[in-house]
Amino acid sequence: MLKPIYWIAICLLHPILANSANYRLPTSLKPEHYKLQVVTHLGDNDGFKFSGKVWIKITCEQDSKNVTLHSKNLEINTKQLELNEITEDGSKLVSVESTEFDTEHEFFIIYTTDILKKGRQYELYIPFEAELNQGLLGYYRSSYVDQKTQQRLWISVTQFESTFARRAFPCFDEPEMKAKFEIILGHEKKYNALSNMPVKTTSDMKDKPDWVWSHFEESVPMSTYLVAYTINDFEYKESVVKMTDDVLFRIWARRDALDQVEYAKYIGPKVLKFYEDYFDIKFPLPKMDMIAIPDFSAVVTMQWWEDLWLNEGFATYVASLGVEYLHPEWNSFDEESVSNTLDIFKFDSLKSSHPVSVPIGNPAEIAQIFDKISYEKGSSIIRMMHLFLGEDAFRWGVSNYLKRHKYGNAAQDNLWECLTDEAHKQGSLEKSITVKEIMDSWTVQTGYPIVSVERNYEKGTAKVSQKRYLSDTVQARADTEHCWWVPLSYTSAEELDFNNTQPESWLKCKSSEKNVAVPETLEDLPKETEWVIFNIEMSGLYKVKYDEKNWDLLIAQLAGPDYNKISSINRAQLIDDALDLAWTGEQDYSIALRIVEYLKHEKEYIPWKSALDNLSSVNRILRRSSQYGLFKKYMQSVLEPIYNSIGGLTVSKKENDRLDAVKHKVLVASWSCRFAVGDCEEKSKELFSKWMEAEDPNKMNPVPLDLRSVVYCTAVRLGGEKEWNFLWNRYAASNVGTEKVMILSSLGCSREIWLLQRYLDWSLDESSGVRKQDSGIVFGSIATGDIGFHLAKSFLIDRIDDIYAFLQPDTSRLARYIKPLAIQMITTKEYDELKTFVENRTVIFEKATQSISQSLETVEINSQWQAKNYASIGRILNDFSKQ
Ligand SMILES: *[C@@H]1O[C@H](CO)[C@@H](O)[C@H](O)[C@H]1NC(C)=O
Ligand SMILES: *[C@@H]1O[C@H](CO)[C@@H](O)[C@H](O)[C@H]1NC(C)=O
Ligand SMILES: *[C@@H]1O[C@H](CO)[C@@H](O)[C@H](O)[C@H]1NC(C)=O
Ligand SMILES: CC(=O)N[C@H]1CO[C@H](CO)[C@@H](O)[C@@H]1O
Repeated sequence: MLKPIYWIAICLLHPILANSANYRLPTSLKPEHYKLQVVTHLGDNDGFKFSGKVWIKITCEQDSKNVTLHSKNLEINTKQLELNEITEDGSKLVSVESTEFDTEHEFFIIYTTDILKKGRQYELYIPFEAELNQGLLGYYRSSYVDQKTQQRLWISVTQFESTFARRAFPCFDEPEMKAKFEIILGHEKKYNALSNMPVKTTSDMKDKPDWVWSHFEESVPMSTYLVAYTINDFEYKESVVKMTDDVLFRIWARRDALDQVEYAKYIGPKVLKFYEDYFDIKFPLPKMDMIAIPDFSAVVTMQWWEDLWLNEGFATYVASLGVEYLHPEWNSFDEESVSNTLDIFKFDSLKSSHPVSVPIGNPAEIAQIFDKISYEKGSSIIRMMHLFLGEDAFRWGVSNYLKRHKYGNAAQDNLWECLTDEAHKQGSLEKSITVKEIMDSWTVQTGYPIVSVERNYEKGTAKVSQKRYLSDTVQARADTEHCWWVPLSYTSAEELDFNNTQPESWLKCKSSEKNVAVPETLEDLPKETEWVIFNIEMSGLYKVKYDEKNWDLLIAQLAGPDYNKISSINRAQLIDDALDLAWTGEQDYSIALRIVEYLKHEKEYIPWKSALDNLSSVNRILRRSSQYGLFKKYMQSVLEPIYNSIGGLTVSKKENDRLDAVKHKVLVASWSCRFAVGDCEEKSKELFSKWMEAEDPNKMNPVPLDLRSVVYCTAVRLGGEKEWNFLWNRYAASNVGTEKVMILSSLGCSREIWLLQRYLDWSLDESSGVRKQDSGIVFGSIATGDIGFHLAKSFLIDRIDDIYAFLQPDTSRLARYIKPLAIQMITTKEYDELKTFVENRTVIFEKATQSISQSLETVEINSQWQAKNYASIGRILNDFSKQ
């Protein structure tokens, strides 16, 4: 978990926050240097706690009568606190008038008797202590059971991103307040101490035998949220990476799990090296430690605020560039870009979505803003920029930016400037357009456009226009106050060029009135018997709506043997666009379902993913309706050929190298088992019972690794108590985080009511073995299972107070309880119920407001769909079933 491999990008791309003055620290004081000393008690005679001292060197930039910094849940000994002015001949005590905790803002304020003077330097000393709790935030403790001794062992770790450093030591906890850090950790000798920098010296503690001080080297200037330290008894694997300077790279894990880190050890250094070469910039640290924390599942979220979309989005994007460079054969880059983009098409079509770049008010809002929009949309629009700028302009623009603003504070506008300069130099952008103008339209506005292409077949022209795409068609479409700068790339049946993603033209916005779009007429389109496709390789974040004749031409191409003359990414987009337009009622479902039909000969993963992900919303709505039988039959006929062509559940020795081959198999298998295609159910039961018969099922598992989630779920669904308990015992015995989570999800597939009820009860009881952070997974898997919807709903309503208490302090996790129910609700009655329920409990849902309004909107959209499409999709499916 600690610092993922894209740390370098994060470390160097420091954003500036937009103004949301209220919750911001005054700018009158600037921290320069922290000396932080922390003594950690991991269950010794003093129990679980830490006590620390921090000395902060501060420059005064503006006269002030107070020092305001962050602190939360820390006990501060205000009597011993000291403020000194640093003078030429030593230091001079500044007298403190009073101190105050402002809990709402998470401030600690020290009022001084005299004025702190601009240009002078001060040193603040604060002693503090706190419990070392298990809350997963700030400085906390985590545990694991050693396989050999069966003993519970403790470690301590930090999680400071986004606003949690303030729970570990008093500090100026805002990202642009960078300072150097000198860290000293006190701990029992038997443990390792790790931090960002290498250990400089260790020394014995004078008054405590068997205790030592680990004294770390001073760091480069960095933000508080990047500070990290841990006390543990882990072991490590290491390698030395040959970079500009050699970098020592170590991965730490508990002894039992050390063999699980081989791959990370191999790939991590290579990715670092790639960044150094690609952006032509030196890695700033002499070593890099990564640590595998037992409590954390692989779904760790990294969170940060406001313009951090640039950090996170950039980091996500650059990480995928790195993986593509190392493993081009995996085809992971295309796959990831497309699934990101498809995800965003879904999420960002809600009114309740938010822009990528937003000013933030209070700290409670910060965590919920960092949802998929920040990561995935951030990453998608950076990909779009990369593709419209071209390789050289992108790479050198970013490189110049990184060099110019190395340890300083740079805003996103600085990055746009560097990119504009480079693009104008390389000629990939007209001189009259700037990157800022384009990118602002994507980051400051919520949503994305749908581009309409209306061809004039006689004249060989096309009228191209844009409007915001929203799933809610009733209210939303009246909203015209949006305009995006849209890069237009296209190709035709004759040209068939899916390589060139540089735009041939732009859809522009009026420069006088920002939100007014200017339609464009394109000349020289192909002749009338040829289709055109816009948005090559989904390089832009927009949907496309064609006129009916162009759709017909496209369907004819897809239905024939040359369907793959259209690139697979664009096939995926055609499917997604057609299904979405049908969903919103703008286009007949028969166009969409005729497109989906060609999948009978589709072999590639990406189009399948687009179709199945999308049809899952239709599936969710229909599954509790009387028309489900027709839908099932249609799905069976579409899935049968691909299930056979991937070889069913049999895994051949020589699997395809491409990463998506595995994903493809898993995707097809899970749908096939759900719809009882081929021998999917039989084979699952067979594999599972072989496992149950194994002598030591914890060591021996005949179920192919990648198919486990499908096989477990199917076997539990078709099985009973025996199968359930068997799998539960495997959960208890497993020490692999991802495996545990996967088993938890599979256990929700059962169709035995009492088993599910017991499972729900266990989800709120840590002594059952379900970890706090996984309770939402248990709930979600039951809620979305075959019969669990009503059960889960009643549980939520009856036990809401217990759930709230159990999830503390991170109650934003309540979103995971609401969402899986909401996606299946379709009637206005259900909408009203949900609304009343959450509105009656504002305090409980206060940290999940964003997801709640998204959930409510989802229900609204579902019911619109129901009203508009339910009858007609029945008719169309019926016609298909007669073919
Ligand atoms: C602390 O000082 C700064 C700078 O003078 C000022 O803006 C801020 O309001 C003061 N804070 C309090 C709580 O007095
Ligand atoms: C597109 O790129 C591929 C691989 O580089 C190449 O084989 C193909 O000929 C290119 N197609 C066109 C139309 O340029
Ligand atoms: C609102 O919540 C209170 C308890 O918090 C409960 O007694 C009451 O029945 C709820 N009202 C509705 C309409 O659900
Ligand atoms: C995964 C995905 O893109 N699903 C979408 C399919 O289309 C419907 C209709 O717009 C969306 O609501 C889904 O989110």
